[in-house]
Amino acid sequence: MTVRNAQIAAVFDEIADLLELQGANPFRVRAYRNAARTLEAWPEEMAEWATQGRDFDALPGIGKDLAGKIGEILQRGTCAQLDRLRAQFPRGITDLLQVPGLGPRRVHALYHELGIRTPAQLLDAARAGRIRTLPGFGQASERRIAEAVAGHLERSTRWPIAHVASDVEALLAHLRAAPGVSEAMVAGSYRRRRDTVGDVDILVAAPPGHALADRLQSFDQVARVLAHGSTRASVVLRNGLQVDLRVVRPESFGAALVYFTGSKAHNIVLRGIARARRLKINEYGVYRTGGRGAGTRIAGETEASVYAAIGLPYIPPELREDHGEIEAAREGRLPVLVERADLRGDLHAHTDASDGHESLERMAQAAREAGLEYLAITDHSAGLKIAHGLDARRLLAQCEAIDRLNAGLRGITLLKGIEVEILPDGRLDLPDDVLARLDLVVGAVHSAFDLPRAKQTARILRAMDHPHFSILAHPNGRLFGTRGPCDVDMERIVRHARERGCALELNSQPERLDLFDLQCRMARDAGVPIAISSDAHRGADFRWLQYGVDQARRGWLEKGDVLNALPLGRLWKWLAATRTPGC
Ligand code: DGT
Ligand code: CA
Ligand code: CA
Repeated sequence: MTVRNAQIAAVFDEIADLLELQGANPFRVRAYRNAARTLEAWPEEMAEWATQGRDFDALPGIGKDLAGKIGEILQRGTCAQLDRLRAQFPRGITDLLQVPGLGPRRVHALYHELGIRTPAQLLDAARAGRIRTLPGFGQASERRIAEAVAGHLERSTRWPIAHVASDVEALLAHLRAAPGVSEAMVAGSYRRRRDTVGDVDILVAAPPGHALADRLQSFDQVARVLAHGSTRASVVLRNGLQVDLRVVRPESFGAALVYFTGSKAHNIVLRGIARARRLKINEYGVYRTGGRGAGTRIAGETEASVYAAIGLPYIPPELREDHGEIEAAREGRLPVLVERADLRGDLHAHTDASDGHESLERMAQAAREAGLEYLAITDHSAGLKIAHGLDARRLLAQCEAIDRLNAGLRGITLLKGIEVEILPDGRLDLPDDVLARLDLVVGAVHSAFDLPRAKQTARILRAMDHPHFSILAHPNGRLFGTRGPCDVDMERIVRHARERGCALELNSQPERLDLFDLQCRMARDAGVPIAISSDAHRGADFRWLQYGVDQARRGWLEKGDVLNALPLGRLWKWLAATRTPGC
């Protein structure tokens, strides 16, 4: 096991947390915190120093005592002092310290005054109104705590898919490189491209008796092996993500992939169809159950062979939810799902004029490098003060800058837009004559998230009535781990978008992925176009478009349902048509 500096720092931070909970001398606490920061920033690994026989007390601010602890942590991954401190507190108390906004002082009070030991108990106490009774807490802080702890609990049970992607890809590569492994693929909700995943399921094709467990142990992100046998293993990565692995023989790989991709509901329907044909489907293959050939295996090496054996075409993983895909497959009506390569442009992006991090030029260049032919610049409007939003004067100056830039740009066209605040009463945050000069207007709610359903819905409908309104940004307003969706009547909003000729956005940011999958389908059925937008705040963010496309596919969207799959000429026509008088 190689222990990295970041892990040593995490041990020191936890010691500091627990010392603070104990009420220890602040200087002692600070010594651990400073050591943690030094280690995090240090360019060389202490594990490397250890092999070179160098002394850790050569690090700034590290004395003999801490140097000894670094040596101990390198050996065991932890140290005796942390073990002792942990023994003095209930398990879970360090989880409480992970809740945003809760420091050791408050956790100390919650524990000693109310006996709260876990985030779940904290949520109960907040909801029961017991926290406001504590000195120094009050009603507003009780509400903030309830929100923060709910977000924390959600985060610790499900993960935005983009947050686990690099670990999953690295683990797959590590497994594929193992001798004897002919294939390794991810299954489960990750393969169905859900917006969040509970755990990650990986399938490996290898001969029986393969030394899977050893291979896993040697992946540097594996923190713990929960269980392993000859055909399965479960591990927890350093970030807490659980990965379930199964080894199957190559001839069963397709059947196993169908089985472990799920969803469970989809699989149940498949098994029913098989039964009616006197067949049996399991993770090893498709078998005859009756007649002379009973027990014969007729399919299983590929997924397509499994579907074909029960008379169905291949069904893309994103559709496997038992949401009508099996009937559609039977009747030859499966959609031809949109792909990333179908996107011709992006209709929502920021620059350093508001809360983005890069210039107009840099964003244009990055969009072109991402294969896009057009990019709408939609910085925030002035009402969003924390984002340094643009007032009319700055917006018009930006429009002029875009015109100048467009004159010299090759291979990409910038569109002039705004992400305008939809005010609580449904008015827009910029005057009509200014909005009229833009190519498109993206409207967004960033305030008064908790209006009751009727008011929130009316607010959005009124904004859409505006003659210049083009696209409703992140229609539900959820931010994973921070804020749930607003209470709105999405059916009504979809109908209104249809009537007013507006589009809805599918925001591709990993914590948003908003419009939701079933809502995409509702919009498609109503004939409302969807803009799959990056909401990029830097050039690197255009990679998020893939996640938006994935969710669009879960919503059954085809290329023709996606506004930014239009070539620029046809997009101009659409934009002009939405602004006809009275619309
Ligand atoms: P998650 O992890 O909560 O995001 O969702 P999934 O779909 O990845 O669920 P998971 O990890 O519990 O199981 C992975 C797949 O394995 C699931 O989609 C279908 C299959 N599976 C799991 N349990 C059962 C079961 O009891 N029956 C059947 N037919 N399939 C199952
Ligand atoms: Ca899973
Ligand atoms: Ca699983």
